[in-house]
Amino acid sequence: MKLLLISLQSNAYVTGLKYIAANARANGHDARILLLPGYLENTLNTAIEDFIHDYNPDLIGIGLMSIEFYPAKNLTRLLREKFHIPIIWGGVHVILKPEECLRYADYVCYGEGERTIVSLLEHLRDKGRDVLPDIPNVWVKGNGMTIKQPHAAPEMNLDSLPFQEYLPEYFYGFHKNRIYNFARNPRLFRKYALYGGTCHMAITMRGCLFHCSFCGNSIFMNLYGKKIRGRSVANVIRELKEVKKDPYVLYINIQDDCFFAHDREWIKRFCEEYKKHINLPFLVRVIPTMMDREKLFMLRDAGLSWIVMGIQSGSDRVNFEIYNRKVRFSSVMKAAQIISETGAAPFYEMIVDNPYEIEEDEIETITSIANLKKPYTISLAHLTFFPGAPIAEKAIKDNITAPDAYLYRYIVKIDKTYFNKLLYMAPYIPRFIVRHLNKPKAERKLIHLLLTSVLSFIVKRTIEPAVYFFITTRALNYNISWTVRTVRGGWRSAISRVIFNFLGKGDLKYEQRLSWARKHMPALFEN
Ligand code: B12
Ligand code: SF4
Repeated sequence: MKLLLISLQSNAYVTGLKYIAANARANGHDARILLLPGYLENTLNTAIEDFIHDYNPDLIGIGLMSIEFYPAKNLTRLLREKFHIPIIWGGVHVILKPEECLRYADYVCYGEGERTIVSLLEHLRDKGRDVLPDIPNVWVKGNGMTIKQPHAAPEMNLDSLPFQEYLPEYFYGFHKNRIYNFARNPRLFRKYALYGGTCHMAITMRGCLFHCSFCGNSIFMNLYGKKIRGRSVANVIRELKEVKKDPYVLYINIQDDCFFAHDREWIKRFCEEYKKHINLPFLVRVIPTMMDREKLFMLRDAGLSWIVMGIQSGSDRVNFEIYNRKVRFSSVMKAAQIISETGAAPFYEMIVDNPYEIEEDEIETITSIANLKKPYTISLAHLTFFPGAPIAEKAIKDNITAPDAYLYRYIVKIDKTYFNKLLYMAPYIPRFIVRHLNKPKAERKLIHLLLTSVLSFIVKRTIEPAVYFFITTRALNYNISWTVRTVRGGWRSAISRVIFNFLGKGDLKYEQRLSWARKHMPALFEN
């Protein structure tokens, strides 16, 4: 059987689809992945139509995060106009809103897709489309009602799944009205891959021990169970050995939410094997309370160069009471201190534009952040009320947000408020200036507003990129050859970072495309 998996994501890192395709192929089916970056057009491009005609798949799968909902709904309509191929939707948005998604797709996958897709392909082969599938995780409309098959237990033995490749030979992409095979056009793949394709994104475990009120994991873990599922060191290293064969891969970006949940023995073995066989710089994420000095130093010795830590807010009240995130700022301070001792490059993540925050919380956050050990960089994300998340349910009940507001606002676009500007530059300017500017609205004078605006304009375009490059270079132990390779490999993302900072533009295309679609395809926005 032939499976076509489509992603409408703007970038080519499609972890879930790679896992599903690899597993379908390992089970004797054929599979292709097709990236249609942000495709939201009124008609189906003939190149896409021809590609599907030629491949003639038995099943089309569309994977989606919440921001891809309208593009997925639109594409499904366009595919139906031209083809009579069953369509299944899957991915995080489907897990959050399965019933809504089933209004558009023939089937939805309410859970992990690897085994589900194989069972569905076999069902279609053996029983045909007219027989309703009786497969765990598959929801389907039949006889005028929704049939919700029970949820399948998530895969406990992740080693039993074939791992994802960096650039599978069956990965295709739509670019300027043509479909290209990415493996045969790696330059094009790198254009769509994040960071110029210089890294491979790996997953060594699934799940998270926390239940932050804004995060998808608070729902996924209810579905998948509270246990974290890890891969063996040997299995991870096998994947990375394959990946390393591509000379373009300069570093490994480990996407685990909770990498430090691996025990010390696992980390020790990982570090030994990694140094021996892989020896590329790598990146991990850490939750502040899970920081462990011994693990971190082992990792640093094995090549850990970048470390991403979610802070979210510098106020304990906000983290505890609003985000259900039991992480005190004192733990953040401790973790930041240890990170700084290792010389790994720290990237801290914060959430802003929280309507439940009061002025005191914002002032406290800025004070806290300015007190962290420098140098470091931070990224600010707009608090997005993704469906199903506990904080979204509350905000809808409190009439603070519309249930579908998350579909219209890109998460990285933050409000241009006084506090956001100050928070953004707090890591880069002397603490006494932060203290001077960190005032409640009632005490602010024109000079504070002017200074904050002018400074943030300058800092964003000069000091922030400089700190970014400095900590990266230091993290690579000032190794000239590595620094040159990383900068050369990542020049596109590095330059675009500077340019976008300079122009003051974030990811605006998303909203522009949506407003274009609202004007030209009003029916898409009706239920
Ligand atoms: C890695 C990751 C990324 C990577 C890769 C994303 C990818 N598509 O693979 C990158 C860096 C690209 C990324 C980007 C973003 N991400 Co992200 N990301 C993650 C993260 C940490 C892990 C995802 C992952 O790989 N899991 C492992 C794989 C195996 O699981 P999976 O993807 O869920 O896929 C399984 C099932 O869902 C299902 N499935 C998936 N697709 C399909 C398709 C079909 C047809 C079927 C049948 C089944 C199926 O089967 C898969 C295998 O079991 C999650 C958090 C999490 N724990 O899920 C956030 C998460 C998915 N990201 C999130 C967000 C918000 C974003 C951004 C919008 C953030 C931003 N700053 O802009 C951007 C999107 C940018 C863009 N335009 O593309 C949110 C999504 C929330 C939502 N409601 O949509 C999450 C859930 C984190 C959160 N805050 O809650 N992300
Ligand atoms: S710790 Fe991170 S990944 Fe885990 S639930 Fe909280 S925000 Fe989500």
